[in-house]
Amino acid sequence: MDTKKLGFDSKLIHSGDFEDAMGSAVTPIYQTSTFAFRNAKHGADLFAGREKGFIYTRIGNPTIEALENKLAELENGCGGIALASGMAAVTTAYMAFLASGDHIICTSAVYGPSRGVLDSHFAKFGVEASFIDTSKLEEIERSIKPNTKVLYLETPTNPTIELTDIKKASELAHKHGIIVVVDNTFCSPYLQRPLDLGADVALHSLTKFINGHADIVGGALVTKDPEIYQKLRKTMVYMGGNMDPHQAYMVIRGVKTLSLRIDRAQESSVIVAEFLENHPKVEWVKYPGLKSHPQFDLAQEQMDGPGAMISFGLKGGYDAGVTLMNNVKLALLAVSLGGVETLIQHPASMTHAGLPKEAREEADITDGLVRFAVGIENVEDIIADIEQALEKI
Ligand code: LCS
Repeated sequence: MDTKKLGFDSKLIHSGDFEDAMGSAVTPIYQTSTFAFRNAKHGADLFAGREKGFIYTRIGNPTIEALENKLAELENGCGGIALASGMAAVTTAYMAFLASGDHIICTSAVYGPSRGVLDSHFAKFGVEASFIDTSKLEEIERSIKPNTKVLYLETPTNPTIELTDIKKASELAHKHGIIVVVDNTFCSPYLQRPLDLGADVALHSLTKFINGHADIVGGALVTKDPEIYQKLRKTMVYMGGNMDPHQAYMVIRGVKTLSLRIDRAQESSVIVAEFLENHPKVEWVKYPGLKSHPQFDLAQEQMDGPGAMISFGLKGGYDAGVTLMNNVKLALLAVSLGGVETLIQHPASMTHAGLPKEAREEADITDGLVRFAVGIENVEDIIADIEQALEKI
């Protein structure tokens, strides 16, 4: 069956499937580190690329490949690479495209470690990084230097929920021969397909919406350019950030319900965001589904829905946020997002605590910002929970 022609929901179920000798209905787990060659010539042919097949699980494995092929079809790419974590995907992309003396432009409000690793590790190898507000095209243009090799975007940003126009930013970057990588974790390919909008690489923490059940950590890179694909795969194989077959099986199982889960969480998020916006103790709410979001029109254009991540600030600032987080009962006080359970967390002291205060302030990650990841519980229960916690302030 040519799964490329199927609709998105059908791809979630069938893309990447392969026929198994036993007729297994689901992709089996090939929990093996290595694969036996039929004879010496077979081994040599596999290594030389004269024959297709599996050699060693860090290089490739049927269960992992099934997931990679599924993700590639969901993002409309030519190839996917599954990795041990979202951060393994981030560092593999940096490693593949950057060398000593190169420059990278990065959205300032990205997931903390995606920015932190550039300062803490890549700077040691002579890689220069500029962290800017990529939602402003003119700032990207101003930051481009002759040695700029990568434009790294995260949209919407974690945790400030700001958007970058992927199409316009990619056009600008490509005029200068710059590779565009988009962290698509907050949307998943169900809500946004960066490659269709002109980006070169779509990056994911699979830990979030794609797996969706808060039970594994994983990452992925998908590209539509065969040369970039080979470069990324070679880097992954050398750096050793590969996924494990069991992890791949879990993601294949989780991703099948991606659209159902996001539909429900997103429907509830609109109701929760409106509830928060009208609450007297809430100072501001940032959610792409609210008309008050400064980039509401861009969200309508480049995303197929506003998603399930909300950031907000309380009039009582940091202390009020702490009271809220200590009093929620249904929502878990936990980092991460994109699972079936509702989570609440405080970026300045948790996910983005590794960044210096000035860097956080420059990226609008204020001390009072609370991040809310809406799950798929009954929306009445989610609202009742925040309402009772807000009353404690
Ligand atoms: N990209 C984004 C946008 C993320 O939110 C995260 C993790 C990563 C990359 C890294 O993925 P990982 O290695 O954890 O799979 N974000 C987290 C968060 O907001 N809370 O805890 C982890």
